[in-house]
Amino acid sequence: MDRVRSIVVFTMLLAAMPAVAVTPVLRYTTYLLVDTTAGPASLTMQSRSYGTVHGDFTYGDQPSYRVIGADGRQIEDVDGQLAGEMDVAVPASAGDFGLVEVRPGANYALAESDRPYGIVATEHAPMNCVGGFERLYFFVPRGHTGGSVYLHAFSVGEAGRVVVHDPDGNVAVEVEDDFNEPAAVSFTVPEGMDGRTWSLGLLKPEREDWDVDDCALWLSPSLSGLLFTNPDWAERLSAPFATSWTPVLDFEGDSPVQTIQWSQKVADGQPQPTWDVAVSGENPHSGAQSLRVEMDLPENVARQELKLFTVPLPIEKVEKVCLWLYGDGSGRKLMLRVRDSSLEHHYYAAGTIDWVGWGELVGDFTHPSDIAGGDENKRIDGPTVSVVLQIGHAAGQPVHSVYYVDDLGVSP
Ligand SMILES: [Ca+2]
Ligand SMILES: [Ca+2]
Ligand SMILES: [Ca+2]
Repeated sequence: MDRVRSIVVFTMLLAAMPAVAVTPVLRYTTYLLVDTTAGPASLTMQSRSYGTVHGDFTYGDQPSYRVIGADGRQIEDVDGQLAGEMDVAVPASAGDFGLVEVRPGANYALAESDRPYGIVATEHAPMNCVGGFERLYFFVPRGHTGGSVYLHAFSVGEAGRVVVHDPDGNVAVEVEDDFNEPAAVSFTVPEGMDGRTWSLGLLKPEREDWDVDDCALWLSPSLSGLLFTNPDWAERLSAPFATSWTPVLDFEGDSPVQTIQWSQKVADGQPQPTWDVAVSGENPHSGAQSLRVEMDLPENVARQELKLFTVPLPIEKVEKVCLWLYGDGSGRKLMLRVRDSSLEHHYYAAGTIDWVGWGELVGDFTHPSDIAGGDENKRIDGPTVSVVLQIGHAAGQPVHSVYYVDDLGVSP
């Protein structure tokens, strides 16, 4: 067969193949979740020496693999061989799935599996990959109005172009950045696109002095934290980790904010902080409206906090609260609070506003920062609860800020 014909045949074969993506190159530590519901699984781990790619330098790190059961129990530690290939067995006794901790150190590793598997990509266990990837799939649980993928490529010039595709293959968002600090790439989930499989690529940047090399990548905690090379695996393997969201507030009607307070009383006659909080059509995350929150503080205020209480919302039980906030990178501290029907207050420290534009905030009330007052049963009890958003202020932060809040949901 001449070369041109063989290329044509090869292209036809590619077109006929299912949409299975090429497995990414892994580095440092990354976890794989392997399906063992149909019996034991075998992973083929291929080790690649850094030196074969970058001839000028080599690392002596030997690869190793740890097999972990679904209940977290350690099953086996396997020593690999640098630049060699070996099979790692995940026994059926692992449970419904097994985890394999892949540790190539500063060298590289590639995995193949005879069973469906996913790559773990959470904040605490990110996927550490090299050279990007064309396409990996992930499941967007039911009730989602948006999601985020976080990237961190700490070396200057090692960057990436992230492209998120909706279930129909259309580009939902595309961002090129150096990602020297961890940053979120957020996308909205239009109606009917939740409960479906999306995908993303991490591609070579268009900017010529940038390349895609080392990058840590993880999904926001509202998603299930797994990436797949095969779209057919995404929904089933994500199911145990997928949080279903119930949309509660879309800010399309009257303002659902009932009480607004500053935390620090300022003596009469002193310059007072002011707020202006109302639904607005200026900047919706979805629909036509969001909640506009304007804060004005006098100069030289050391500490203050604006607290927004919603009306009692008909919610029986809360594990997580998710909302979208249009941030200004001000570094203001955020606190999410749920006040249950007995006036028991559950607090979750939700980090700082370190992003500009729409960003996702998830409060995990199964791990609260504090609980106080009420019936003291440490449980969020309905039939109604109020959600409270607390926006802090510290010395040096802007005296004037405008935020937007939209799409508040709860789980389960
Ligand atoms: Ca970088
Ligand atoms: Ca809205
Ligand atoms: Ca309670």
